[in-house]
Amino acid sequence: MRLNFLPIAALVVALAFAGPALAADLTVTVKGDDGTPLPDAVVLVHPAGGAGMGGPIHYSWPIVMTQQNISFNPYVLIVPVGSTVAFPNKDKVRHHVYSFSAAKKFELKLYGQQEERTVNFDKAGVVALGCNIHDVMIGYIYVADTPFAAKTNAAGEAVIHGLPGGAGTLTVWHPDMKAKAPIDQSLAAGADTAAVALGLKPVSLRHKKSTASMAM
Ligand SMILES: [Cu+2]
Repeated sequence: MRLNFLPIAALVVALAFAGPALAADLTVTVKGDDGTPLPDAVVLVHPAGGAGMGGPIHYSWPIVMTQQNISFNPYVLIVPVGSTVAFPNKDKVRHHVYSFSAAKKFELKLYGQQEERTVNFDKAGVVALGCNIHDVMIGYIYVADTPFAAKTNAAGEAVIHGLPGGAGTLTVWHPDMKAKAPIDQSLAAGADTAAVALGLKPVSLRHKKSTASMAM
């Protein structure tokens, strides 16, 4: 094991900076009801009583929704409520991005390469994105009202860091799930893992991501 080769002093320093003793990490595994791991699922925790919820929300990833190779990148973006999101166009063609979702109706009329646009998302919820020019372009912005958020990787896993450690509510959403609203389930105090199985739409109704967006 690699760890054996670390000098003791380095280990002591690493432990000293490991963060508040009570904060815990939660690993959430999201699968379809057929057992397939689901990447791009949004996973959120609202601690009971609003513990750890004060102050502005900052995520570790860029709050940017790029148009590139005739697709939205990333396919699913989680942003804090109140965010102003940039929509840079990195294609040579023009795009015309819009949403009809209740959480944010907007339209960015035809704009070309290097013409960046921004939109403010002031209400929590799911915002489905489309492009008037390119029907294949589908993306999602999940506007979240908690600092405890993560998106699942290719293995269907997401890790939420620094939870206060008490009980809470786990919320999961995925573009392919049959239910229209996100799924809530209760989280026991001190839980460090959770598993969620989502009922999925029939394969014919799921969005087939282009090769370009899969590469991200
Ligand atoms: Cu377009």
